[in-house]
Amino acid sequence: MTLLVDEAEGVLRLTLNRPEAMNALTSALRLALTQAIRGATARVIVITGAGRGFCAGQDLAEVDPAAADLERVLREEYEPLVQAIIAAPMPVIAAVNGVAAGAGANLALACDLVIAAESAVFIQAFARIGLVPDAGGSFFLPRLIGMARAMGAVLLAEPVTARQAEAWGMIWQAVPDAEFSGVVAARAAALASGPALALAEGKRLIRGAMGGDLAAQMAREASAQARAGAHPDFIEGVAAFRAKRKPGFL
Ligand code: LHQ
Repeated sequence: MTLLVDEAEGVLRLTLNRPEAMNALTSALRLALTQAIRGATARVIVITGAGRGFCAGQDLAEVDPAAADLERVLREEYEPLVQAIIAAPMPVIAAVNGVAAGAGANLALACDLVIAAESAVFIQAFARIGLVPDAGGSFFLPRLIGMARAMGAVLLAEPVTARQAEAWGMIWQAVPDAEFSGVVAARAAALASGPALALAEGKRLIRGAMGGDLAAQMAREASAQARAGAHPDFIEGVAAFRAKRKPGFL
């Protein structure tokens, strides 16, 4: 099972379970996650990762860079996942247990509360393989941390530590690793016994106040990704990742 689903005391816990690949997202895992969020009736959802990582974004083993239709995958698989999180009438917590990279970082940023273990890092890894930020990252990042930091994160593709992310306002909280699971459980339990209607309305108000048009920005991401994905730099970027070497872009 690539997605572990567990519900207890009002908390639906969704665990990305491909630890051998840092929980990279396959098509099947995206679909299972989207369906689990859409069908949720719990008071709170927690998304987390098995093993040492949270999520490494798109499974690059599943992508043939010479033939992949990135625009279709973004429109048909990533956008519905992000929109399911936004539309969920209950708080969605990203419990970032370890590295969150590429679409995995932006999956976390789409959630309502991000709690990260101190050892976790967030990487807008896209440029490392010749791509642009997607999964809503180009919408959420500048709103969360401002243009200068969003631009640096996207162009430099360097890891941002959980503490830095907290200081920048990119996430709610970074917690010492030893306390991480306890803090997540306590926050989830507190929300699960909170006033469900007020929390749902509060979430909707804050989302609404962010301004902009997420769907339009995600459409721009999909067409920019189609252009980036059609360039030889993407083929080189994926080849370099697979061979564990530095890419030589054109
Ligand atoms: C992986 C992955 C991975 C497969 C680690 N896939 N195996 C959307 C639309 C459609 C297509 C294109 O893209 C997108 C959006 C995106 O998300 S693009 C961005 C995709 N993600 C990345 O570029 C991140 C790639 N991963 C990494 O940079 C590193 O693995 C991180 C920084 C996440 C972790 O580094 P380390 O802690 O040093 O671990 P590692 O690199 O040794 O990874 C452990 C294993 O996981 C390794 O396999 P192996 O068999 O050698 O043990 C990796 O190959 C595998 N893995 N990410 N995305």
